[in-house]
Parts: sequence; structure tokens; C-alpha cells
Amino acid sequence: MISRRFALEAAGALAASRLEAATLPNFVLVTCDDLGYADIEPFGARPGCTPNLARMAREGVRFTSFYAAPVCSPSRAALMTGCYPRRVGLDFGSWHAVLMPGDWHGLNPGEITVARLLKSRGYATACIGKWHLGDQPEFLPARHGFDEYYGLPYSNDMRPSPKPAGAIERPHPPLPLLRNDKVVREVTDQGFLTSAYTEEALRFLRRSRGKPFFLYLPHSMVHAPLAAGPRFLNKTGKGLFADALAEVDWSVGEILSFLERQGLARNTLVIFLSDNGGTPRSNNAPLRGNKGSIWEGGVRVPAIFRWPGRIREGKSTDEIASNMDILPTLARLAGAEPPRDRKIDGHDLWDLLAQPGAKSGYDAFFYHQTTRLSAVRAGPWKLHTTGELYDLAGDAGESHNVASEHPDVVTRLNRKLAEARADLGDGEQKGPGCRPVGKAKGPLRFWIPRHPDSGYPPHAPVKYVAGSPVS
Ligand SMILES: [Ca+2]
Repeated sequence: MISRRFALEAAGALAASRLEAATLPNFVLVTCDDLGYADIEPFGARPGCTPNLARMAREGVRFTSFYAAPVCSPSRAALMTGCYPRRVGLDFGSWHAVLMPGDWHGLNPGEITVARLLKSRGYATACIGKWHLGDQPEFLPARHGFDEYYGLPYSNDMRPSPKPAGAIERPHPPLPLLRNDKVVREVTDQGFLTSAYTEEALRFLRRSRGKPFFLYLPHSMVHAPLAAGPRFLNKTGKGLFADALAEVDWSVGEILSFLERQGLARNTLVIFLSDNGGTPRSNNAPLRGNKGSIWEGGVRVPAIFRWPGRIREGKSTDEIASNMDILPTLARLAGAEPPRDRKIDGHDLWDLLAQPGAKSGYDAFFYHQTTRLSAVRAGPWKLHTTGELYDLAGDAGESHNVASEHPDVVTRLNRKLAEARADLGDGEQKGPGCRPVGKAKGPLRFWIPRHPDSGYPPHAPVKYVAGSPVS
């Protein structure tokens, strides 16, 4: 009897867990690298240039004040952890603004990523594309909650260079295309990347039916050097940037079509973001500045959320949101408990997605340019630490400093900046709210031995010396 009762209970528990798995939503998070605010149709680009993203916006919610960090590694740290990059030690790389090949820094394996939270709820998880949160084995996606990884561990410009060895522009070996922790291809011509990522993503989705899934698809494009596959190269008539972007848009379309064909669209939240503002080749209008700066053009990115039948359709919100909000939002939808033993800076976006007139969770949003606390936004007001104040509601281009007209606002926002300094510090001075960056135990490895012209012996072991650059 006991064993029969146990069997019945076990069967009941299994049925309940299956039922839960059937109702847990799926998540697809696609990012484009260095895509400017107005590079895509729903944010002002020419009609017809990104039809699939236009459709996503028609069928979902567009965020017009969505923030990221101004460069790759910090932005991805915020996206994965729900925290300001500075809180997790990745506001700056170890010797450059972002992490470099063979870097001894990376996302601390003790951090809790959105993938790890979802995995704890039974999700199948995959990262397919550019990681850029550390290329040493202890920092790769497998150590951060992803079942599978396929892609480049860092930026696609960290490749062989004709420049002589120097502090920053060091020649690199070909790009390593990784499958989990093995190099499967040495990449020089990047034209196949977008389609390879897409095919890999579709294979993961096919394999994952029957389980809730989280697909993170961070495209390497449209970060320079630009490349497009044969079906897209020279097809737009608008240059290589437009060709590469058209292929990313195609990739989004492939994912949406797959979800529809499989009857998964109504149970899948699809999110599209850029990781930082556009470079000068992008259209950031009406914003000022570019990638790397904390002018709006460096950090305000296009963002679209689509979930037919579950969130608002064809709507937009100008409320402050950020890529730090992905973790709390997905955690809530998956019934996962966000970490309580540490501070998370992001906010749950559900109300903004589902309810008209909902308000931002941010009473203040802070801008860091690498290690420097550089500005704060509260409502429509943005105060730079230089003392300039802009009313972004009427002046998104930050052209008219109104500090002298609104001393009360300046005082209030300076108080916010002081709170941020007390928490996270500023510049070299870390605050009590900063957690340690991940540090490789060494010896450091290069996935592909360095180029013989790099000035480094190609197979020499690389030694990690605490606090100093790799030599
Ligand atoms: Ca980027």
C-alpha cells in the first residue's frame, strides 16, 4: 500500500510539473550589436528596411526610453545580472573599456544570471552569438546557467590586425567560433555568422519543444567589421551596414515564423534590443552622441517586446526602462525568485508591457561612462555631473541646458547622484555596493594561438600577474 500510495503521489507530482512546464512561458531575447536608436523602422528608419522588426512593433510594445550601458561588456553584464555593470565589477574591463581576448576578468561565476534563474525552473537555456563576459573557461555561458553555447566569446573586431603590438590595438588571432568550450571554426570571413547563429537557434528551438525554453541570441552584427551572407550582400543598395542589418531582421523573422508554425507564438515572449547606441555610421536621431558616450545616443537603445494575446499590441511607452529589467521581468513570469541575498537594480516591466498608463519602476536611473558616475535621469530630467540639466521630454537631443532655470531640480538630482556615489562609489573609489569581478585563476588561454606577427610567441603560456596586464 505504501509503495502504491507513493507511486500515486509521484505520478501526481509528475503530472503537476508537466502541467506547470506546459504553462510556463518561453523567452527569446535577441540583441543586435551597436545598433543605433533610429536604425530600424519602428524607431524612424526608412519604411521597408526592417520588415520583421516593424511587425514585432505592430504586434507588441516599443520602449522609447530604454537604456543600456554605452559599450558591450558592461551592457551585457547588466542584461545578464539585472544590475548596474559597476555593481558586478564590469563597468570597465581589466585594462580596456571592454573585456579583451585572453582577459583575466569576466562575469563572476558567483553572480546569478537570468539564465541561471530560468534553469532553476526547468528551462532549456541556450546562448547563441556574442558573449563578451569573459573568454576564460570559468566565465563562459556554461558557467552562467546556459545548457548550450555557440558563438564568438567576444567582439568580432578582436581579430587579426595589421597594427603593431601596442597597449590597445594588439594583433589578435582569427576569431574562435565556440561550441560550448571547443573551437569549431577559425573565423576570418564573417559573412556566414548571422545565418549560422540563426540556424543554430532554430535547431535549439526544435530540440526544446515540450520544455519551457530561454533562447538568448546576441548577434555579432552590426558591430564592425560588417559582413553579410550571400543572400543579403549588396542587396539593399544602401551599403554593407544596411545589408548586415537586413540579415539580422531576416533572422528575427525566421524565429517569429518558427514560433508561429509550431503554435508557440502565444506562449513566447520575444524581445529585441541593442546593446548600446550606434556608432557614427548609425542613425541615432533625434539623440545626441554615439556609442561610448552617456549622451542619449550612446545609451538609449531601440527595444521591442512581443507576446501576442498577453501584452499590449502596437503600443509604445516612453517610461524609463533598461536592460537590467530583463532579469526581474523574466524571473517573475517564470515564477522564479529573484536573488534576495544581493541587490538587483532592475525592475519588473510587466505593468509597462500589459497596462496602459503604467509608470516606470525607476525613481532615478544612473549613467556610468566606464567607471565614472556621469549623469542621472529622473522622470524627464537628466542631470550630467558637469552640471548640465536637460528636459528630455521636449529635448531628447540634449541641446538646451536648463540648469539655471530649474535649481530645485538640480538640487534634487544632485542628491540622487550622492546616493549613487554612496552605494557604488565613483571612478577608482569603489562603493560598498560593488561586488567583485570574476578573476581567472590562470594560466590564461587564448582560444586560438596568437598570430606570429603579434610580437608574442604563438604558443607561449600566458601568465596572470595580479593587477597587471597580460604580457
Ligand atoms: Ca556593442
